[in-house]
Amino acid sequence: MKFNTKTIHGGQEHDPAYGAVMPPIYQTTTYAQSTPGGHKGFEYSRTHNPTRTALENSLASIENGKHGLAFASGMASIDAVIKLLEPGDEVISTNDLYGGTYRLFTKVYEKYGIKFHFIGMENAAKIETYINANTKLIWIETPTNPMLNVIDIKSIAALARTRQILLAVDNTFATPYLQQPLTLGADIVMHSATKYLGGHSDVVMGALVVNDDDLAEKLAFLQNASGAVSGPQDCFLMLRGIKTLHIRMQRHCENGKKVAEFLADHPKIEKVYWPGFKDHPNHDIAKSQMKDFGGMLSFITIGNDYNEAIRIVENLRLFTLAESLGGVESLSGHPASMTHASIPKEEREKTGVVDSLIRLSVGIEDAEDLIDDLKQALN
Ligand code: P1T
Repeated sequence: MKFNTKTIHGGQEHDPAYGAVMPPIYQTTTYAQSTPGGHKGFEYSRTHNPTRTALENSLASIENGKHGLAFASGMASIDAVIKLLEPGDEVISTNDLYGGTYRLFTKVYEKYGIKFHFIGMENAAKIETYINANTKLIWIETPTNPMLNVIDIKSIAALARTRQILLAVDNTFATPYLQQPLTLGADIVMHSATKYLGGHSDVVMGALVVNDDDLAEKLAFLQNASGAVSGPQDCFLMLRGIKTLHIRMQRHCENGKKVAEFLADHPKIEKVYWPGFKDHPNHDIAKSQMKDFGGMLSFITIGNDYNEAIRIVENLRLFTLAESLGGVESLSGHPASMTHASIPKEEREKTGVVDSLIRLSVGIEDAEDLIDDLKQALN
């Protein structure tokens, strides 16, 4: 089955009870048993729920994996991955990453004795110097949030495999429409499904997809034991969102390109971070591992002026100033004070997240209207 067909049919069956074409919302916590243990595969909805199972099968299908797991948020899914580790274990992570992920690693898990190294991974060989006997996980985001660096998944997967280190890829920005990390050799793919997978800014959810049966069993154990599962209504909405992922992503990419090119040519703009530009430092890797370049970009204006950046985001009309990304509507964000505020200033500035940086999630409106909006806000 090809990707566009998988978004609609992958892992799906018509409901066995009445043949409903869309999986019904099984709004139930529990399931009747004829005798203790005598049930039809479902016991309690923290463990399994038919609507969630339908979604988890869809997630596995679109990511080219065997097992999907849906969580209450992207953070809950990352939390499950880190719970695979033991005190004393070490993680090597990209240094440019979502502020909430950095916060979970440093403010929650460091105190349980897990050590995190945050490094730039544009050069895969650099990772070698951080590997030791305690290294158990490599965590990468690609493209990174918010600097749009692109990391070579295949090279890092090869390195991780020879050292028996798990490789997890946060695929939120790219989505499986653009890149499929498991196919490139990663062990775990993670999503803030809140973003492009849901696509309509109405569901908070996380997802993990893996191929390995043992790893899937461990993660399903943690999902049930810790209990941060997604509810049936949200799973229904997520399934509905995924069915249009491919056509939404196509338009996000087209509009992202138009907006990136408009900004790059604008006299008030100093720099646009978008992996589709030939002079983007990781353009070649982006071209080889992604189908297109996505709808996310960041930029700074000439003079690198904080007040100017604030004035621009306040004056945008169609681009709503808000946290989050990946919905049909365009959003603007100020990472330093919003999504990445939990990263200390000196740390985030090392990766380019300066106070004047603006991030755009380019939606699927008419590109001309989006460009007109940017024109008026810049002027
Ligand atoms: O918000 P939640 O569903 O819990 O997902 C967390 C998360 C994980 N990984 C990436 C790459 C993310 O971008 C996010 C959430 N990000 C935002 C809310 C944001 O505006 O960047």
